[in-house]
Amino acid sequence: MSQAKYIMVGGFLGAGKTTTLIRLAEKLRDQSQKVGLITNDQAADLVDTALVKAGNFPVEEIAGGCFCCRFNSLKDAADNLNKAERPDVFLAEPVGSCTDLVATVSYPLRRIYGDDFRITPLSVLMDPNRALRIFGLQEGRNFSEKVRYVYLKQVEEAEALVVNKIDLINDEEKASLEKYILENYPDKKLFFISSRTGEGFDDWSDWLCASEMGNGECMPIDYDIYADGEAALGWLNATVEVQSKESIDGNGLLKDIASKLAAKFTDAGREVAHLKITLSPEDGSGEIASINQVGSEVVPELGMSLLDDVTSGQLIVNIRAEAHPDEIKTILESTLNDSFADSLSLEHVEHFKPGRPVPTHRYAGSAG
Ligand SMILES: Nc1nc2c(ncn2[C@@H]2O[C@H](COP(=O)(O)OP(=O)(O)OP(=O)(O)O)[C@@H](O)[C@H]2O)c(=O)[nH]1
Ligand SMILES: [Mg+2]
Repeated sequence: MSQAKYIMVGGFLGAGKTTTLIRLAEKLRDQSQKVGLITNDQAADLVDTALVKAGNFPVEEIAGGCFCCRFNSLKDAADNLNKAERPDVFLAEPVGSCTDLVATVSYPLRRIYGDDFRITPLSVLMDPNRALRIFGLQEGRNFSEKVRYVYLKQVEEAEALVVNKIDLINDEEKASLEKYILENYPDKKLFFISSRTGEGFDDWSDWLCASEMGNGECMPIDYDIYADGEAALGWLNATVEVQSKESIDGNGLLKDIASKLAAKFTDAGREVAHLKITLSPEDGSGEIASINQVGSEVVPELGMSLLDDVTSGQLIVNIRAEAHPDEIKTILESTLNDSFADSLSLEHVEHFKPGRPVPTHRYAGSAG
C-alpha cells in the first residue's frame, strides 16, 4: 500500500489553520486527490468540524485532548477516514495552544507508522497582527509571559514559518516582520500568504506537498512553563438552541452576539485569543453562518453567511481567552440573558483550563 501524505499545520489560536487547511483541501481536491481532515480540541462541539463539514470534506474530530496526549486517537481517526475512502492526503489541525508537536506527533508517527505515512515538514501559521505584538514590534494588548512562551515555542519548532493574512497588513508591517524573522529565525523557510485571497498560497503549499520533514534534534522545552502557559487560557465550548417566533437574520444575530461578547471581554480587560460561533439553521440545507474574533481589539468578522432568515437552529460557541473559565461562562450567560433571552437558550457547556500536557510518546532525537 502506498504512503499517504500527513500534513500538520500548527499555529496559535486564530492564526488561520482551519481556513488554510480548507483552502488546501479544495486545491488538492481540484487536483483529483482524496483528502481527509482531522480536527482536534480539548472538548466536544467544535466550530472547526462544522466548517469542514460545510465544505463537504470527510472529517474526524478528536475531542478531549490534544494529538500529542491522544496519539492513539490520531491513528484511529486516520483509520476511520480510511474506511470510507482511503485519503491520499491527511490534513491535521492541532490545538492552537499546543507545541512540541515534532517530538510528540511527527517523529512518533514516522517511527511507528512510517510505512503508512509520509510526513511533511511542520508549518506554523502566524496572524501578523498577533506576531507583531508578540515579537515586540507593535504596541497593543498582549498575552502574559507564559502564554507568550507557548507561542514562541511554536515558532521555534516550525520548519516553515508561514505569516498568514498578509491582506491585513501594510508593506511596512510586512517588512518589519520579515526583518525580525530573518534575523531571529534564519534557518527557517519563510512564507507570506493569505489563505483568504490566495496570495502566496501556492508557493507555500506546493513546497509543502513536495517536501518531507527533516531530521533535526527537537527543541528543548520546559513542560512546567508550557503547562502554566496553556492553563492561563480559559476554554469554553457550548451549544445554544435558537428558537424564535419571528424569523430573524442569522448573520445579524451572530454579529450582535459576538460584538456584545467582545465588549464584555474588553471591559473585563481580558485578551480574547479566538472567539468563534457557527449558526446551523434547522432547515436541513446544510448551510451555516460563522463569525470569528481574533483578539479583543479586533472587530468580529462574518466568515460564512446565510441567504435566508431563520426561526430555529443551533449555535456552536467556542471561546478561548486569557481568563478564568468561570469568568468566560459568566460572560456568555449574562450576554445571552441580557440581550437574547427570547430566542436563545444554553444547551450544553464545557468550560475548563487545559490540563498539563502528558504526551503519549516523545522522541527528542531524529531517529526514525
Ligand atoms: N483577512 C484574513 N483573514 C483570515 C485569513 N485566514 C484566516 N482568516 C480569518 O482568521 C480567523 C481565524 O481563522 P481560523 O482558520 O478559524 O483560525 P484557526 O487557526 O483555525 O483558529 P483555532 O482553531 O481557534 O486555533 C477567521 O475569521 C478567518 O476568516 C487570511 O488570509 N486573511
Ligand atoms: Mg481552527
